[in-house]
Amino acid sequence: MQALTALVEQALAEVGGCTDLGALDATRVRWLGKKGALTEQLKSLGGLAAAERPAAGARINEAKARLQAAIEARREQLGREEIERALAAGRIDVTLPGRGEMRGGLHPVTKARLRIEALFRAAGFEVATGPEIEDDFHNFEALNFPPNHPARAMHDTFYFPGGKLLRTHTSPVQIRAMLERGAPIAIIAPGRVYRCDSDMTHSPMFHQVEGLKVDEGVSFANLKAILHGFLQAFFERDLAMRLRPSFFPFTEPSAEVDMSCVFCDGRGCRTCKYTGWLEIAGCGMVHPNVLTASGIDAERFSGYAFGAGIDRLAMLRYGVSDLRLFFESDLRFLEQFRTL
Ligand code: 2NM
Repeated sequence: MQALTALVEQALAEVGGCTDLGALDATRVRWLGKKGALTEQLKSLGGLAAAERPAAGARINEAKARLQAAIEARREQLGREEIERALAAGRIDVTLPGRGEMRGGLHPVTKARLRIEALFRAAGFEVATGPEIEDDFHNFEALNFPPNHPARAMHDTFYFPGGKLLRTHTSPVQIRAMLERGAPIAIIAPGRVYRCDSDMTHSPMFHQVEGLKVDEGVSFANLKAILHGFLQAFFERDLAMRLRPSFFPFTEPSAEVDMSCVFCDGRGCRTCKYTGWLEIAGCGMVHPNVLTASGIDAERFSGYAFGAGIDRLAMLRYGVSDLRLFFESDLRFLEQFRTL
């Protein structure tokens, strides 16, 4: 009995001295395992007189249970301490940027497009989109391009076998919108367009934004106002605008839109070829044939429309000298636009 008490005292002291879970488990095996010291005690019961066995067995089992409880308590405490230690050692600042990760940003053409969309939304226009693969009707016929007329050659169209084509402008979006929604309507249509044309200043894919407003009494003066207002807001400066007569099949009258050069303020420099002016858009009053083809009563309604290159607007706004930089995915270039 005394020997058992001493054994238990020794075992409890050892458990208390364990400072990690590994040592604790080794201690458990040494005392309670198959060949453990307390297990051996139970085996020795056979040597006792039959009358003493039940009481002795009960005491040994009680000693085992005490030891087991002590081990369990110690295990819980050591586990908690281990978690505390790991938390204290591994403090993580989740707000730090990851190592070697570069922050992304919006492409300058996307930045320009979002700016354009915001400005026209503020002026009451909705943003409309449509398919890039179009048919002859929406890309040409409804826009008053006569069949086999040389005006179609202005557009260097990419054709698919079967007659579908890559839209050469976003005007088909406006045609679809007029057919679906009728008049009055005020929309801009930004998006990718395609022309078989590639050199220093032309990419076979570029971005265009077109605007359209159709209502009763829409005038050329309204067109001038919205364009001038847009340019001043987009470039955030007081710049001059002028219109020169031009031709498009889908507008009559038609005009080219020039703005005073943003690099020299109209004094003349290399960028504006010493004219003081930069060509920035085309515009005009929507041709009655276009309104009629789009299901709108051309006697009652009139409309203006305009189109501009988003890439060119982005170049002028962000001071990019070469159009091709936009399409080369060179990070050294793109990194400069990291903040929105
Ligand atoms: C331009 C110039 C002038 C234009 C016309 C239309 C539509 F669909 F309403 F007829 N959308 N955009 C237009 C007019 C586009 O781009 C240089």
